[in-house]
Amino acid sequence: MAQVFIGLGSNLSDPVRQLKRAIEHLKLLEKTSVVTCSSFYCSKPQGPQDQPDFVNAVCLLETLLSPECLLLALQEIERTQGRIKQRHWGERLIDLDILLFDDCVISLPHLTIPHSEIPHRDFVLIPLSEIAPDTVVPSMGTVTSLIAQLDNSYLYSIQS
Ligand code: ROI
Repeated sequence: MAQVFIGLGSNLSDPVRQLKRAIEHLKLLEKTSVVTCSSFYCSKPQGPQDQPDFVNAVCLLETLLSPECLLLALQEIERTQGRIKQRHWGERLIDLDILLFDDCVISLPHLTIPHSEIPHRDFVLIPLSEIAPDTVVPSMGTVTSLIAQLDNSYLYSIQS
């Protein structure tokens, strides 16, 4: 079983509801179980500021799926929920990112693991540290050291 961390984000159509729906969809994935999920966090947008604030969370999955199959399954969940992606770094109904897949390092045109934005996103690192404080991000360092080096802060409150 691979241990996989997924980042969840939404800033449209009742973001808390969108995250809860996405977690229900994750629970239905074949050969996969949802081990735990962080609290929901509110954050200011990274990117254009003329969009609603986000709700973010991180879930830990265990899966027998390959990274590629899991990516396709996550894209299918995004489609099912009605992904709206109009502009680069713009608003979205639901975004599901593979953050870490065991200690794999993958660099493909459509799939980069670890997710390259991890060191710049407190809305990923703080929920990740809530559920797995001892995590090491391959080639980037420990979650604790990455939090200490954050260059920006987007988070402003915990939602649930
Ligand atoms: N900003 C925040 N705060 N949370 C996100 O999940 C998020 N996702 C994105 C962009 C648009 C880059 N900004 C974000 O994809």
